Amino acid sequence: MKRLSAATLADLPDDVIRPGYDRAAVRCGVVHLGIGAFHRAHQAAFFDDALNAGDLRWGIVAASLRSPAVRDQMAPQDGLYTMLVRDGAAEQARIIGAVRQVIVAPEEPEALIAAMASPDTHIVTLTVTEKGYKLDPATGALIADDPQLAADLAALDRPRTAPGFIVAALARRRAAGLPPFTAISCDNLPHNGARLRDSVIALARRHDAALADWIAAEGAFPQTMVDRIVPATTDEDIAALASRFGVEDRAMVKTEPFAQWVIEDRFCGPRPDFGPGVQLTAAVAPWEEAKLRLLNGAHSGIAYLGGLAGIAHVHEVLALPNARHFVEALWDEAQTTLSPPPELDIAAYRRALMARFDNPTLRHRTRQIAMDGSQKLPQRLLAPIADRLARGQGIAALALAVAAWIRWQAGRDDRGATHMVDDPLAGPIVQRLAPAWTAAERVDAILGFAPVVPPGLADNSGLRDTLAHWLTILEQQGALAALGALRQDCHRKM
Ligand code: CS2
Repeated sequence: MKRLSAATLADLPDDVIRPGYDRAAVRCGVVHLGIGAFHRAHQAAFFDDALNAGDLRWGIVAASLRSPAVRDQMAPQDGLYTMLVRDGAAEQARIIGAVRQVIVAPEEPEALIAAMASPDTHIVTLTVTEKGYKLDPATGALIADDPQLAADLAALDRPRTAPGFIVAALARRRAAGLPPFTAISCDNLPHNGARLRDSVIALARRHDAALADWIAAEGAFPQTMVDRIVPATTDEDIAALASRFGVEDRAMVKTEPFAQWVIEDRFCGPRPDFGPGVQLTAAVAPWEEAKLRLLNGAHSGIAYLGGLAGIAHVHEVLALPNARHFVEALWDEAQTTLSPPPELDIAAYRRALMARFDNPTLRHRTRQIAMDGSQKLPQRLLAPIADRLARGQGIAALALAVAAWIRWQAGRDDRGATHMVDDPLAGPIVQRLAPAWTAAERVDAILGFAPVVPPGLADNSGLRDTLAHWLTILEQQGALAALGALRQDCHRKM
């Protein structure tokens, strides 16, 4: 079957939306680090909107920091791919043309630095996942003994990390008399802009103090909140689209209609006149906190409890008895820790979130969300727990989600099926858990694990007891029983 490409665009069905601009005239104002599905369904679509609106400065040079897989999917397609927006029975296909080139960083580090140092480049965006920042999840400090970061601290001729590429490119811009680019972290990391800025400046300072001062004075690292559910594309998705199109697209992404990008209005150079879905604001933190603690917090709870119950997809977990109650109870708890922006109606937001989780055609896998829990738990669940404990409030639902994560580390679900714990800290966590015989000992082992658990929580006896209570139920009776027990607990308190 023919592949999607500039040459086969005309063969697609009439209802497919195509780039409404001359791709040959596009300049690349954006370099993106970490071209996964999320970038293709989120930032790339927003830059594509700008191109469609007639501002041709916003094409993208995208880089993969690890594998050649996405380049190999996209290069034969002239960088084109389908964004399939699904909501129940409704489906809309749009071809995104914004990505003009994909670079595999380990193969061509020089080409990537050159793209970032080009006078046309005004913005560098990043989706490198939480672990890509090489920061301690609990404290946000640089992990100096990370081997890739250690290499970048020693020399930057072939950077290995995202901050390394940023520093190398900014050094070159400074030497060429160019202004810095605006660097925008688009990962679900708390205070993502400040954390990126701190790690870039710390790394730069190790190489050249004047460069670090220049970045601090001239650079911009706006904080952002990014939101769109983008499940990993499956072979079945690709096959289904091919039979609908009569043309194969190996780089397609599937997503939901909802898309939001809140960006701190702090750019050090040009930016597009962003269209619908993008909000520029002075204060991103309240948006970010609400999203991390409500959407992502519930997601992690659903992923671990559902995963333990052997359920593959988010919408199927919500069909389990008491699962919706668990999500609402977690939101009731998390909500009291937020200072939401005035424009955000939390009740409406919660209703909309539940409907998004319920979208049956997305088929969002619990395994995908369960990945990298050590990097996600602090901001999603431990931070609201700390806030509630400090005010003497209960933490039953939030703690159940954390206990389910602890149970997930054993690599076995409630039916005895094994799974891989996909997490950069899986090794040290398993090591800590190995000598622990009882649920209470396992909880102690985790609470004493400083990379994940912040100091204020490590010796909290209320947290310890609640986690031990839930972990015992999870281990002896399973996730379904724990969901039922939570409901009964809540009922008794009413
Ligand atoms: C999810 C997120 O995989 C995960 O951890 O919680 O990717 C989530 O789908 C997005 O943040 C939604 O904006």
